[in-house]
Amino acid sequence: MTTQTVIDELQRRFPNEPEYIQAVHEVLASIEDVYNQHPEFERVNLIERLCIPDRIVSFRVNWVDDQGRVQTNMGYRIQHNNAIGPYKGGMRFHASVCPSILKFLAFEQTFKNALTTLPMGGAKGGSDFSPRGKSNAEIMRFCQALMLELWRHVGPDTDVPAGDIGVGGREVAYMYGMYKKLARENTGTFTGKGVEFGGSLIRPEATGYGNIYFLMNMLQSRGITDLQGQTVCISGSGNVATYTAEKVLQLRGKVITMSDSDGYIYDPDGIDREKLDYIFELKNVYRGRIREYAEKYGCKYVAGGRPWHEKCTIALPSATQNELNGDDARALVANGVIAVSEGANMPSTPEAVKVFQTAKILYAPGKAANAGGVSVSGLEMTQNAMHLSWSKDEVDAKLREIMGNIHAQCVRYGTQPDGYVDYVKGANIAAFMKVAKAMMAQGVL
Ligand code: NDP
Ligand code: 2IT
Repeated sequence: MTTQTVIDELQRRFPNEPEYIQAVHEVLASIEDVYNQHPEFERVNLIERLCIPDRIVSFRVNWVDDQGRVQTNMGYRIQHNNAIGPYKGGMRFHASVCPSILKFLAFEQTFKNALTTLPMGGAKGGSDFSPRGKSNAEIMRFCQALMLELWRHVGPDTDVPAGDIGVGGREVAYMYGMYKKLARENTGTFTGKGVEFGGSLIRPEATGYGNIYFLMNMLQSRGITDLQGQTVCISGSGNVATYTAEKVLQLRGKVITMSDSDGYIYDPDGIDREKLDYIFELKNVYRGRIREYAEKYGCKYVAGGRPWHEKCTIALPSATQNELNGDDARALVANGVIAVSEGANMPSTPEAVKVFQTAKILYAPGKAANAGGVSVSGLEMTQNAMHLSWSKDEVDAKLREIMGNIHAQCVRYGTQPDGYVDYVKGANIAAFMKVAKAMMAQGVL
């Protein structure tokens, strides 16, 4: 196979799906050589079978807003691949949700989940419903309405959803509650649940903490063992961004930026524990905007901007796809960045990735660096299946071990002749080989 031929064909069949094509292109470019060393893969057209989702479910969701009007949204679940375990991946509620974005996420999830060492296939779902400005009652009614359709497609051993953008503990609880009522069972089926009803400790923290554990593995290879003296730019101010900041603070690093879709704040004194607590409250209780931080603490706020032109040594994009472009990457490199580790999924454009790798800085793609979230989801599934719960320390220790293992896989498959570790290549080859072997063993399905 040649990457370009497969991409051309996918583009012809799925026009208007740029994010999906972008994600597939990146993986194919890194695995092409390895794939071509296995003629048995090509004989069963493994590549197309791996790129095209097993199944896409799409449906209409009707719900009633606080004014009594009936609203209509789209709901989706994309079950990409279940060769190594049940379909697994988050639900995203955002106005931009469409088949292209969910297909890219479900594709990436398949590879990410393969890296976790746990038996999980890849999926993603969501809705173009925007939670912004909605009341709690509206959120509940929407989640319940969505589950009226989704419940029949998911289950503890078939497909296990969780959170993503716009879907946190509150939304998972509403969806799971409705699921239980319809399915008449209590076996888990969602992860990211509250700890009172089967959720795992550390799941809310897991993506952010896991990203920093991965980052520390990378930095250790350059002789750096804590974050003292490091200046950190984080984007986003949601689940991933806030727990990333918390772990950076624990390791004595200085966080100088956070953002939301309206703009970013720059606090040269650093976001300390007290200020971070304010952000948690602002975002989770008041559902406010990051601009309010600048008003409270009197620091710079840049409306409509992204934080990548501020001088930092570590950058942790933790908001959304394609939020860091070639110009941003050049600014980061010019300002002396040493490491970029992705909390979000596909936040760096292909041009940005090229800039980082050409400059030979430490660069970790999301499917490796943010796999901590789904890993602890996997641990939540195990605890549910065993009808018990593990302590915070037990889960955290397992998370550290998994992130170390993912790092080791990247180093094994991604180390270049000059010693530079291409984490993109490493992650893609390690994950591909695992899924490919599972698919080969199970025959043409
Ligand atoms: P949240 O909804 O909690 O937070 C998302 C943050 O990103 C918010 O600050 C939001 O701002 C900002 N954001 C969202 N869309 C855009 C946009 N189009 N432009 C600029 N900013 C935007 O989501 P998470 O923290 O859970 O997710 C963040 C990223 O991490 C996503 O890429 C997600 O796929 C990825 N991820 C999440 C995992 C998880 O366990 N939750 C696991 C692995 C990856 P605003 O409030 O203005 O919308
Ligand atoms: O992108 C991701 O890995 C997630 N949103 C978490 C998925 C999960 O099933 O925990």
